[in-house]
Amino acid sequence: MNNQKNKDLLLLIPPNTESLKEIGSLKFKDNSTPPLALGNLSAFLEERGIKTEVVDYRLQNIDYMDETETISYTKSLIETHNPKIMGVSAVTHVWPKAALIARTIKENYPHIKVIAGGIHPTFMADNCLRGGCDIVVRGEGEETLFEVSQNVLAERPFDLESVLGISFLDSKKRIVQTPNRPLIQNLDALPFIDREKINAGAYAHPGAIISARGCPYTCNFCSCGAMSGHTYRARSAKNVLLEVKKILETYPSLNEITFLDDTLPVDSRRLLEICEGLKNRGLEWSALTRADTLPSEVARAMTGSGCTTLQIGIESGSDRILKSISKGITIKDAEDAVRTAREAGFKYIICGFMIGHPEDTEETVYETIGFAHHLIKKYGVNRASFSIVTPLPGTDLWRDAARKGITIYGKDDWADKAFSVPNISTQYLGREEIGKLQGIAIASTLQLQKELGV
Ligand code: B12
Ligand code: SF4
Repeated sequence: MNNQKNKDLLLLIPPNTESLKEIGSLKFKDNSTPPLALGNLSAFLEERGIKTEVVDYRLQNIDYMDETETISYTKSLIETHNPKIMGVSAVTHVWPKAALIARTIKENYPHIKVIAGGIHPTFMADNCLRGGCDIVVRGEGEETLFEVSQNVLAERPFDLESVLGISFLDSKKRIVQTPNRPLIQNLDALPFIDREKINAGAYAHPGAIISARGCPYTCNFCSCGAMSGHTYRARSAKNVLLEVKKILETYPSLNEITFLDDTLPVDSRRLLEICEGLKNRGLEWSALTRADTLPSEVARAMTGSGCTTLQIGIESGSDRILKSISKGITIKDAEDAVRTAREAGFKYIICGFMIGHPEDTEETVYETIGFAHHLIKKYGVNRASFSIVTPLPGTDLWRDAARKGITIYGKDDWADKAFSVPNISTQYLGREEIGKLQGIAIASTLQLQKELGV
């Protein structure tokens, strides 16, 4: 971050919450990847003449920042940059911190407009406005934030009601919600992120990249599909490779790229082109995939071009549960994907599971644990993660919780919605039982890996 005064807009990532300090037995560091979304917004606005700065509170104190520190850091940022607008990005569990920042700004510097955006404000706009923000940007932010900024910075502001994709309070404190903004169709037209501006070098993976937006699938616990209306838009392979080239020019000694797409191999032909372009460059890279989108030709092309780490979302070891959560895969698909990945030569295979699905019983959770252990024994899966099912705004699970027999404890206690602590009970499992089963899953898996030496 440079200390230049008089920015138009400061874009902020709130500090971490205590709930993420420990997940299972693994100490969690979430400064692993730079704030790409704010990088996207900043690049788009700078190209149109709006002076921005991106600040990630987590770089100040990676573990946790308490209320006093958060308030004083917010004030110091304002004194340094004298911004006219402040934009806060929030995923659900950091919303209390984002709201604290918003309140600090409005109570001490009421002339500054506070805008919230990201996945939580998109689905909880009313709540975020009541929590202290002036305007909420719903969905993709580039064009909407540009129009809102133009409005705020204009000598004679125009009518906010003409801006698509926002919610705000009118003069009588009534919530106004404008129609959704259509999604950006040509992602290649967006400018590349200025990695130095987002201080990417300060993170574990400066070369993190997202090659597509949205997810066409409908898993009931996930908000990615809802955020994009279950559509998928991909950047061209050429555009992705140009960004990789730019990253390597910025960080010449970097030998690693991290694809953060929800599921990279949706379009095989495009991925094969990307692999061709990454080949023979001495790069190692990693990706996430669904179990049913990994043909062996693609898996081999990935490892052949340096992909060493593959994370596969499996979620359950029971076909009945997989069906009930609309995952759209079977355990056979999952086993096929793991076998394919192993045969293709991925060095590090991670399988993700969840515990506490609405239909989960003790028996199906043990099926999940058993299936994870089977994959470890038979294919040498390197890591199995077990997170706790957590209904998040925007998901079917959140909407249908009551109908599915789920009780959500502390519904508005956003800080614990990080998949790390149990905050539901289902028809079949109590809250404590879910936590206990997660503990058993983690401990028995670590024990197995110790025994097998993997
Ligand atoms: C990369 C990523 C991570 C990275 C790093 C995140 C970072 N440093 O920014 C890592 C691996 C560390 C991570 C960790 C976690 N993540 Co994560 N992650 C993602 C992922 C895959 C991509 C995010 C991204 O950059 N998307 C691309 C950009 C372009 O989209 P976007 O973020 O939505 O931003 C656009 C708009 O939302 C909007 N916007 C965003 N911010 C703002 C701000 C303003 C002011 C405005 C106007 C607009 C705006 O404009 C942007 C551009 O159009 C998403 C899934 C997804 N597809 O989004 C999950 C996701 C965000 N993660 C999620 C979760 C739950 C977590 C964890 C809690 C998981 C865990 N248990 O450990 C942790 C928490 C970390 C933390 N403290 O935030 C959830 C959040 C759900 C929710 N409702 O909160 C998501 C949606 C995945 C999911 N469906 O479960 N994550
Ligand atoms: S879990 Fe993965 S495949 Fe399912 S909707 Fe979310 S991003 Fe898509």
